[in-house]
Amino acid sequence: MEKTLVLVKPDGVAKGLTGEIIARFERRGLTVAALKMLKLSPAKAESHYAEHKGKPFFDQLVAFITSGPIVAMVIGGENAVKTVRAMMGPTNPADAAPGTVRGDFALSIGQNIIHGSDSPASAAREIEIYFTPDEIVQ
Ligand code: DAT
Ligand code: MG
Repeated sequence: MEKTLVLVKPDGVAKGLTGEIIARFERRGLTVAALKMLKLSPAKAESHYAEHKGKPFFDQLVAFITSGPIVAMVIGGENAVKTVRAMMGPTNPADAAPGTVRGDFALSIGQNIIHGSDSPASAAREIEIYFTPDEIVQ
C-alpha cells in the first residue's frame, strides 16, 4: 500500500476543517493509517521544509507552520501520493479548481490549509519526522 504524509496546517485546524479533509480522503477510498495533533517545533519544521531553505518565503513558512496546532496523518491506498496531491489542488490557491481542498477553502499561497508529500520518496522521509513505525497501522 502506498503511503503519503498529510498535514492539516494551522489555518486548516483553526477553521475547523480537519474532519472535512479526512472525510474527503475516506470517501475517495483512501485510508487513515496514522493520525495525531501536535504543535511542530521550529527544528522539525525546518527539517520538514529543508528543500526550501534559502528561499525568500522560508522563514515565514516555518513561522506559519509552527504558529498553532496541526494534524498530521499518514494516508494510504493505491496511488496515494498522486491522488492526495490532486485532491489538494496546486500550491497557489488562486490556481486551484473548486472541488479541491485549496480551491474550496484557501485564498493565499502562504496559508493554503494542507500539505501532502510530492513523491513516494518525500513521503518516506516526511513520515519519519512525525511518526514512529509502531504508530502506523499496516
Ligand atoms: P506544496 O505545499 O504544494 O508542496 P511547495 O512544496 O512548493 O508547495 O511549498 C511548500 C509551502 O511553502 C507551500 O505550501 C506554501 C509555501 N510557499 C511555496 N511557495 C511560496 C511562495 N512563492 N510564497 C509564499 N509561500 C510559498
Ligand atoms: Mg511541497
